[in-house]
Amino acid sequence: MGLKKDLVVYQVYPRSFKDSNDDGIGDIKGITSKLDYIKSLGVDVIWLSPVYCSPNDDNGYDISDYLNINPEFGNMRDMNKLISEANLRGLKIIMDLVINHTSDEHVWFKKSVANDPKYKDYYIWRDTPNNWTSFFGGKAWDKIGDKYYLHLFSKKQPDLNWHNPDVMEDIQKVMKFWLDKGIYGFRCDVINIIFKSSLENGKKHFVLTGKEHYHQQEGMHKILKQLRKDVLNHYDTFTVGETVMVTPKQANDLIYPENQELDMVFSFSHMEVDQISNKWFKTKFRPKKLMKVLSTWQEEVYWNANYLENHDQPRSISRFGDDKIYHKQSAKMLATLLMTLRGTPYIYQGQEIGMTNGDFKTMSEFQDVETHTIYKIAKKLGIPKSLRFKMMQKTSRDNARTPMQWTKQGGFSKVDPWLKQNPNTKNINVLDQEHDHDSILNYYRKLINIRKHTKVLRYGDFESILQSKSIYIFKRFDKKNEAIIILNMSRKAQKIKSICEGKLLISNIKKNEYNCVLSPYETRIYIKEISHD
Ligand code: TEU
Ligand code: CA
Repeated sequence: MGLKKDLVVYQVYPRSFKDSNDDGIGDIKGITSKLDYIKSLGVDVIWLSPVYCSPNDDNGYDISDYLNINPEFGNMRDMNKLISEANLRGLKIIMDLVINHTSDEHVWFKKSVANDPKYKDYYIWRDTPNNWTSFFGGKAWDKIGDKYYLHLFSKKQPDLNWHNPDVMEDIQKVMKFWLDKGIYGFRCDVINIIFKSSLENGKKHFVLTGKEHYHQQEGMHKILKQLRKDVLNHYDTFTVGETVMVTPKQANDLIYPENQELDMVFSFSHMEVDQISNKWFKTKFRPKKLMKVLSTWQEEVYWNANYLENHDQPRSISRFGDDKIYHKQSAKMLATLLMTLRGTPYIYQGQEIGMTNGDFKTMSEFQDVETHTIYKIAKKLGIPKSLRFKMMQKTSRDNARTPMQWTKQGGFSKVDPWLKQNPNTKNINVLDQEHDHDSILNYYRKLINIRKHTKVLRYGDFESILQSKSIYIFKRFDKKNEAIIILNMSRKAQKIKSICEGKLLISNIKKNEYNCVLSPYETRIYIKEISHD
């Protein structure tokens, strides 16, 4: 992959990043106004969550026009400017490519409903539904007239029919349109479920009945190869697939360079370590489980897309760290983990200042379609109200979508934002952290810089050294150097054996660098030359 392995990616969720015209909704001009900030982190690529026209049933993941900008976010001129201003600063932009489904307000779907000869088979229509269930809960089929259409997400997100070559042709046009504008590639939304091999009933599954008919099918590999050959290979591009329920073997099938499909994929195994059977039922976080999953993926997968957060996940510090007493230490510990694993690191907006889960007090404060759908299902299942609400507080995707915390007052917008601002912006915000050289923000900058200048951290092999109840130690090594990464993932001080040799590159605690007692959430990176040739 050459140079691609050097890149660090920063994800922007446009609706919540920066509002330039004070209507309470983040927008493209807002992002452009913060490009210097993004650049100052030391990142190379911006992954922009969807900015296309959308009725926003699923905040832009329901696209009604791939070739135009959602007016809430601005217009095509604003987008062109964002791309050129980013490129001027040496920042590349990748966009979300959502091709499993469109919005039901897309003209393709409207024509499909009207039985237009070209479009009637753009979607998946049946006279009788099968037993498949949706990712957002409930049935995966809805009725228009006397026909049913498939939607693996909300009912306003009908699935495209990838058996139809016209769909392929139209999506290729979309990709070329954006690549010609100077974007660097795509984050391919739920890409490993786009091809439905059959519409037979599925085996009963607690949440996803039917998945054996659409998950990771041979047809999906064929589609990816074709997109690569017909479109992507004609540009210098970067692709990362969002691949749900993927195993290391399946990930490798998608990313081995000789397979000519994707550059890397996001997996989910490490996001499942604090849950029972599905994400709505959280259990106590046990660091050792996370260490185990991460080590497996490090050892078995050709190249990882590493992340601890995105717009679908609760904040990592509230989940794997301590968002109260050890806020700063644990945020830095998680930063160290993310930046030293083998693979491409993805930082989600606000993670670099240690933003925490939202402060939601009533159901009406949540905006996410998934949260409200699941809440209703939980009610039908007889789960008591207070418990149901607690489940949503812990797991709602809105936790990651609260407005970016720029200043003590918020600094996102002058009016009330579309989603409740976390009042802890008073203590956790960019401005304060800019002025504090010991802040989480400046620690991220240092780490990114260290990674840039330390080849072994970018390319070196991975070896797990210790996975105890709360201590994770691993090594990155090549022929010349060895980096040792030590992480205390608990709020208790821990003693380690004396393996602290080499030069201390960075730590989140100031003290004797050869001390064998680790403070709560302490982390260190040592580096050592192992050969002089
Ligand atoms: O997410 C797909 C996905 O399976 C999950 O992450 C999902 O959002 C949910 O948390 C399942 O419980 C992608 C996008 O990232 C997400 O924002 C979209 O809602 C979804 O696809 C549909 O486009
Ligand atoms: Ca706005």
